[in-house]
Amino acid sequence: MPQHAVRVNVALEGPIARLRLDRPAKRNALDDATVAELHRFFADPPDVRAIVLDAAGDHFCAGLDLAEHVSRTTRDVTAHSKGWHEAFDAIQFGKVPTVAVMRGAVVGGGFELASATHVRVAERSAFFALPEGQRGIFLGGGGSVRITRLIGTSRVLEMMLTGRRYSAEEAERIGAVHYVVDDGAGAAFAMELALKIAANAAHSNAAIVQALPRIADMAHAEGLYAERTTAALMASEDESRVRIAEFLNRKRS
Ligand code: 1HE
Repeated sequence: MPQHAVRVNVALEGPIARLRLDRPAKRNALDDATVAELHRFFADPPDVRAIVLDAAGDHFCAGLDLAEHVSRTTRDVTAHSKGWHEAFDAIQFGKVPTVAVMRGAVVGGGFELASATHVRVAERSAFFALPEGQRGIFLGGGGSVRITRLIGTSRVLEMMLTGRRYSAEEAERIGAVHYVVDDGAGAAFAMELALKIAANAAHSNAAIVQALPRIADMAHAEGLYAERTTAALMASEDESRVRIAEFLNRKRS
Protein backbone atom coordinates (compact mmCIF):
# COMPACT_ATOMS: atom_id res chain seq x y z
CA MET A 1 0.00 0.00 0.00
CA PRO A 2 1.67 3.31 -1.01
CA GLN A 3 1.99 5.89 1.75
CA HIS A 4 0.27 9.20 1.11
CA ALA A 5 -0.69 12.33 2.96
CA VAL A 6 -4.17 12.41 4.46
CA ARG A 7 -6.52 13.45 1.67
CA VAL A 8 -9.64 14.09 3.73
CA ASN A 9 -9.49 15.97 7.01
CA VAL A 10 -12.11 15.31 9.66
CA ALA A 11 -13.05 17.65 12.54
CA LEU A 12 -15.87 17.09 14.99
CA GLU A 13 -17.90 20.12 16.13
CA GLY A 14 -20.69 19.11 18.51
CA PRO A 15 -23.22 17.06 16.52
CA ILE A 16 -21.52 17.85 13.18
CA ALA A 17 -18.54 16.25 11.44
CA ARG A 18 -16.71 18.58 9.09
CA LEU A 19 -14.92 16.84 6.23
CA ARG A 20 -12.52 18.66 3.96
CA LEU A 21 -10.98 17.36 0.76
CA ASP A 22 -7.40 18.44 1.26
CA ARG A 23 -5.43 18.21 -1.95
CA PRO A 24 -5.67 21.75 -3.27
CA ALA A 25 -2.40 21.57 -5.27
CA LYS A 26 -4.20 19.07 -7.52
CA ARG A 27 -7.51 20.90 -7.27
CA ASN A 28 -8.78 18.08 -5.06
CA ALA A 29 -8.73 15.61 -7.95
CA LEU A 30 -10.04 12.26 -6.75
CA ASP A 31 -7.30 9.66 -6.67
CA ASP A 32 -7.76 6.16 -5.25
CA ALA A 33 -6.50 7.24 -1.83
CA THR A 34 -9.10 10.03 -1.55
CA VAL A 35 -11.99 7.83 -2.63
CA ALA A 36 -10.86 5.11 -0.19
CA GLU A 37 -10.76 7.65 2.66
CA LEU A 38 -14.22 8.94 1.79
CA HIS A 39 -15.54 5.37 1.62
CA ARG A 40 -14.05 4.43 5.00
CA PHE A 41 -15.48 7.52 6.65
CA PHE A 42 -19.00 7.24 5.26
CA ALA A 43 -19.23 3.46 5.73
CA ASP A 44 -18.69 3.91 9.47
CA PRO A 45 -19.14 7.56 10.42
CA PRO A 46 -18.61 8.84 13.96
CA ASP A 47 -21.67 9.38 16.14
CA VAL A 48 -22.79 12.69 14.60
CA ARG A 49 -26.14 14.02 13.35
CA ALA A 50 -24.95 15.73 10.15
CA ILE A 51 -21.85 16.05 7.99
CA VAL A 52 -20.51 19.08 6.12
CA LEU A 53 -18.23 18.29 3.18
CA ASP A 54 -16.10 21.05 1.68
CA ALA A 55 -12.70 21.35 0.08
CA ALA A 56 -9.47 23.26 0.60
CA GLY A 57 -8.46 25.89 -1.95
CA ASP A 58 -10.33 27.63 -4.73
CA HIS A 59 -11.87 24.51 -6.30
CA PHE A 60 -14.21 21.94 -4.82
CA CYS A 61 -13.00 19.09 -7.01
CA ALA A 62 -11.43 18.65 -10.46
CA GLY A 63 -12.91 15.15 -10.78
CA LEU A 64 -11.10 11.95 -11.54
CA ASP A 65 -7.32 12.07 -11.03
CA LEU A 66 -6.37 11.84 -14.69
CA ALA A 67 -2.67 11.24 -13.97
CA GLU A 68 -3.56 8.10 -12.04
CA HIS A 69 -6.22 7.07 -14.56
CA VAL A 70 -4.16 7.25 -17.70
CA SER A 71 -2.45 3.88 -17.16
CA ARG A 72 -5.58 1.92 -16.21
CA THR A 73 -6.59 -1.04 -18.35
CA THR A 74 -10.19 -1.72 -19.40
CA ARG A 75 -10.59 -4.24 -16.60
CA ASP A 76 -9.11 -1.81 -14.07
CA VAL A 77 -11.64 0.82 -15.11
CA THR A 78 -14.61 -1.44 -14.32
CA ALA A 79 -13.24 -2.18 -10.85
CA HIS A 80 -12.31 1.46 -10.31
CA SER A 81 -15.79 2.66 -11.25
CA LYS A 82 -17.37 0.03 -8.98
CA GLY A 83 -15.19 1.35 -6.15
CA TRP A 84 -16.55 4.86 -6.71
CA HIS A 85 -20.10 3.50 -6.91
CA GLU A 86 -19.69 1.82 -3.52
CA ALA A 87 -18.04 4.85 -1.94
CA PHE A 88 -20.64 7.31 -3.22
CA ASP A 89 -23.52 4.96 -2.33
CA ALA A 90 -22.12 4.99 1.21
CA ILE A 91 -22.56 8.78 1.16
CA GLN A 92 -26.03 8.83 -0.38
CA PHE A 93 -27.47 5.94 1.60
CA GLY A 94 -25.51 6.41 4.82
CA LYS A 95 -27.17 7.11 8.16
CA VAL A 96 -26.12 10.73 8.32
CA PRO A 97 -27.24 13.57 6.02
CA THR A 98 -24.40 15.39 4.26
CA VAL A 99 -24.25 19.03 3.17
CA ALA A 100 -21.74 19.87 0.42
CA VAL A 101 -20.16 23.33 0.11
CA MET A 102 -18.77 24.07 -3.34
CA ARG A 103 -16.63 26.75 -4.92
CA GLY A 104 -14.70 26.91 -8.19
CA ALA A 105 -14.58 23.73 -10.24
CA VAL A 106 -17.21 21.09 -9.56
CA VAL A 107 -16.38 19.01 -12.59
CA GLY A 108 -16.62 15.42 -13.74
CA GLY A 109 -16.23 13.18 -10.71
CA GLY A 110 -16.44 16.27 -8.51
CA PHE A 111 -20.00 16.83 -9.69
CA GLU A 112 -20.69 13.10 -9.23
CA LEU A 113 -19.42 13.35 -5.64
CA ALA A 114 -21.56 16.41 -4.96
CA SER A 115 -24.62 14.67 -6.40
CA ALA A 116 -24.26 11.88 -3.81
CA THR A 117 -24.64 14.41 -0.97
CA HIS A 118 -28.05 15.51 0.27
CA VAL A 119 -27.94 19.28 0.43
CA ARG A 120 -25.76 21.30 -1.94
CA VAL A 121 -24.59 24.85 -1.26
CA ALA A 122 -22.68 26.65 -4.02
CA GLU A 123 -20.64 29.79 -3.55
CA ARG A 124 -20.97 32.20 -6.48
CA SER A 125 -17.60 31.14 -7.93
CA ALA A 126 -18.73 27.53 -8.41
CA PHE A 127 -19.11 26.14 -11.90
CA PHE A 128 -20.32 22.75 -13.02
CA ALA A 129 -19.13 20.79 -16.05
CA LEU A 130 -18.80 17.25 -17.33
CA PRO A 131 -15.66 17.22 -19.53
CA GLU A 132 -15.56 13.42 -19.90
CA GLY A 133 -16.20 13.63 -23.64
CA GLN A 134 -13.25 16.01 -24.06
CA ARG A 135 -11.01 13.51 -22.23
CA GLY A 136 -12.30 10.50 -24.20
CA ILE A 137 -13.84 8.82 -21.18
CA PHE A 138 -17.29 8.49 -19.61
CA LEU A 139 -18.99 9.10 -16.30
CA GLY A 140 -17.91 6.47 -13.76
CA GLY A 141 -18.92 7.76 -10.34
CA GLY A 142 -22.66 7.29 -10.66
CA GLY A 143 -23.33 10.50 -12.60
CA SER A 144 -25.42 8.70 -15.24
CA VAL A 145 -27.78 7.71 -12.44
CA ARG A 146 -27.59 10.60 -9.98
CA ILE A 147 -26.93 13.71 -12.05
CA THR A 148 -29.54 12.69 -14.64
CA ARG A 149 -32.09 12.41 -11.84
CA LEU A 150 -31.11 15.85 -10.55
CA ILE A 151 -31.15 17.87 -13.75
CA GLY A 152 -32.54 15.50 -16.41
CA THR A 153 -30.88 13.23 -18.95
CA SER A 154 -31.23 15.80 -21.71
CA ARG A 155 -29.19 18.44 -19.84
CA VAL A 156 -26.49 15.95 -18.85
CA LEU A 157 -26.26 14.76 -22.44
CA GLU A 158 -25.97 18.31 -23.74
CA MET A 159 -23.34 19.24 -21.10
CA MET A 160 -21.26 16.21 -22.04
CA LEU A 161 -21.53 16.81 -25.79
CA THR A 162 -20.82 20.53 -25.83
CA GLY A 163 -18.62 20.98 -22.74
CA ARG A 164 -21.10 23.49 -21.36
CA ARG A 165 -20.38 25.00 -17.95
CA TYR A 166 -23.21 26.00 -15.66
CA SER A 167 -22.59 28.85 -13.21
CA ALA A 168 -23.74 28.58 -9.60
CA GLU A 169 -26.89 30.60 -10.34
CA GLU A 170 -27.69 28.45 -13.37
CA ALA A 171 -27.02 25.31 -11.35
CA GLU A 172 -29.58 26.44 -8.81
CA ARG A 173 -32.10 27.17 -11.59
CA ILE A 174 -31.77 23.67 -13.04
CA GLY A 175 -31.86 21.91 -9.68
CA ALA A 176 -28.21 20.88 -9.28
CA VAL A 177 -27.79 22.91 -6.09
CA HIS A 178 -30.20 24.06 -3.41
CA TYR A 179 -28.56 27.35 -2.41
CA VAL A 180 -26.21 29.96 -3.88
CA VAL A 181 -24.32 32.12 -1.37
CA ASP A 182 -21.59 34.73 -1.61
CA ASP A 183 -17.98 33.64 -1.96
CA GLY A 184 -16.60 32.77 1.45
CA ALA A 185 -20.05 32.38 3.03
CA GLY A 186 -20.59 28.72 2.18
CA ALA A 187 -19.07 27.01 5.21
CA ALA A 188 -20.97 29.08 7.80
CA PHE A 189 -24.23 28.71 5.88
CA ALA A 190 -23.73 24.95 5.55
CA MET A 191 -23.12 24.71 9.31
CA GLU A 192 -26.42 26.51 9.93
CA LEU A 193 -28.19 23.99 7.70
CA ALA A 194 -26.36 21.09 9.33
CA LEU A 195 -27.47 22.23 12.79
CA LYS A 196 -31.09 22.37 11.58
CA ILE A 197 -30.73 18.84 10.20
CA ALA A 198 -29.09 17.72 13.47
CA ALA A 199 -32.11 18.97 15.43
CA ASN A 200 -34.45 16.54 13.63
CA ALA A 201 -35.10 13.03 14.91
CA ALA A 202 -32.17 10.88 13.72
CA HIS A 203 -34.55 8.05 12.72
CA SER A 204 -36.52 10.43 10.47
CA ASN A 205 -33.32 11.77 8.90
CA ALA A 206 -32.16 8.21 8.18
CA ALA A 207 -35.48 7.44 6.47
CA ILE A 208 -35.37 10.68 4.50
CA VAL A 209 -31.96 9.91 3.03
CA GLN A 210 -32.35 6.14 2.70
CA ALA A 211 -36.03 5.58 1.88
CA LEU A 212 -37.04 8.66 -0.10
CA PRO A 213 -34.75 8.23 -3.15
CA ARG A 214 -35.48 4.50 -3.25
CA ILE A 215 -39.24 5.09 -3.10
CA ALA A 216 -38.95 7.71 -5.83
CA ASP A 217 -37.39 5.02 -8.06
CA MET A 218 -40.28 2.58 -7.48
CA ALA A 219 -43.42 2.08 -9.50
CA HIS A 220 -46.54 3.85 -8.13
CA ALA A 221 -48.11 1.00 -6.14
CA GLU A 222 -44.81 -0.26 -4.72
CA GLY A 223 -43.82 3.29 -3.81
CA LEU A 224 -47.02 3.92 -1.88
CA TYR A 225 -46.63 0.60 -0.08
CA ALA A 226 -43.04 1.43 0.86
CA GLU A 227 -44.12 4.91 1.99
CA ARG A 228 -46.80 3.69 4.40
CA THR A 229 -44.47 0.98 5.74
CA THR A 230 -41.78 3.58 6.38
CA ALA A 231 -44.34 5.92 7.97
CA ALA A 232 -45.45 3.16 10.34
CA LEU A 233 -41.86 2.36 11.28
CA MET A 234 -41.16 5.99 12.08
CA ALA A 235 -44.33 6.32 14.17
CA SER A 236 -43.33 3.27 16.21
CA GLU A 237 -40.35 5.17 17.64
CA ASP A 238 -40.98 6.52 21.16
CA GLU A 239 -39.18 9.70 20.16
CA SER A 240 -41.96 10.44 17.66
CA ARG A 241 -44.57 10.52 20.40
CA VAL A 242 -42.33 12.68 22.59
CA ARG A 243 -41.70 15.16 19.78
CA ILE A 244 -45.38 15.37 18.82
CA ALA A 245 -46.40 15.85 22.48
CA GLU A 246 -43.80 18.62 22.84
CA PHE A 247 -45.39 20.41 19.88
CA LEU A 248 -48.95 19.99 21.15
CA ASN A 249 -47.98 21.19 24.65
CA ARG A 250 -45.73 24.01 23.52
CA LYS A 251 -48.06 26.82 24.73
CA ARG A 252 -48.97 25.26 28.07
CA SER A 253 -45.79 25.80 30.08
C1 1HE B 1 -5.22 17.44 -12.02
C2 1HE B 1 -6.59 17.41 -12.33
C3 1HE B 1 -7.19 16.14 -12.55
C4 1HE B 1 -6.01 19.46 -12.07
N1 1HE B 1 -6.40 15.05 -12.44
N2 1HE B 1 -4.47 16.32 -11.92
N3 1HE B 1 -11.38 16.38 -14.83
C5 1HE B 1 -11.01 17.34 -15.70
O1 1HE B 1 -10.93 17.12 -16.89
C6 1HE B 1 -10.68 18.68 -15.09
C7 1HE B 1 -9.21 18.95 -15.25
N4 1HE B 1 -8.81 20.16 -14.51
C8 1HE B 1 -9.07 21.41 -14.92
O2 1HE B 1 -9.82 21.65 -15.85
C9 1HE B 1 -8.40 22.53 -14.18
O3 1HE B 1 -7.31 21.97 -13.45
C10 1HE B 1 -9.32 23.30 -13.19
C11 1HE B 1 -10.34 24.13 -13.96
C12 1HE B 1 -10.03 22.35 -12.22
C13 1HE B 1 -8.44 24.22 -12.30
O4 1HE B 1 -7.64 25.05 -13.16
P1 1HE B 1 -6.32 25.77 -12.57
O5 1HE B 1 -5.77 26.62 -13.67
O6 1HE B 1 -6.65 26.42 -11.27
O7 1HE B 1 -5.29 24.59 -12.20
P2 1HE B 1 -4.33 23.73 -13.17
O8 1HE B 1 -3.06 24.50 -13.41
O9 1HE B 1 -5.06 23.25 -14.37
O10 1HE B 1 -4.02 22.45 -12.26
C14 1HE B 1 -3.22 22.55 -11.09
C15 1HE B 1 -2.59 21.19 -10.85
O11 1HE B 1 -3.62 20.24 -10.60
C16 1HE B 1 -1.84 20.68 -12.08
O12 1HE B 1 -0.79 19.85 -11.59
P3 1HE B 1 0.74 20.38 -11.56
O13 1HE B 1 1.50 19.23 -10.99
O14 1HE B 1 1.08 20.71 -13.01
O15 1HE B 1 0.72 21.60 -10.69
C17 1HE B 1 -2.87 19.80 -12.76
O16 1HE B 1 -2.29 18.80 -13.58
C18 1HE B 1 -3.54 19.19 -11.55
N5 1HE B 1 -4.90 18.72 -11.87
N6 1HE B 1 -7.06 18.67 -12.36
C19 1HE B 1 -5.09 15.15 -12.15
N7 1HE B 1 -8.49 16.01 -12.82
C20 1HE B 1 -14.98 8.10 -12.30
S1 1HE B 1 -15.18 8.87 -13.79
C21 1HE B 1 -15.07 10.57 -13.55
C22 1HE B 1 -14.64 11.21 -14.82
C23 1HE B 1 -14.10 12.58 -14.62
O17 1HE B 1 -14.00 13.10 -13.54
S2 1HE B 1 -13.62 13.36 -16.07
C24 1HE B 1 -13.13 14.94 -15.57
C25 1HE B 1 -11.68 15.02 -15.18
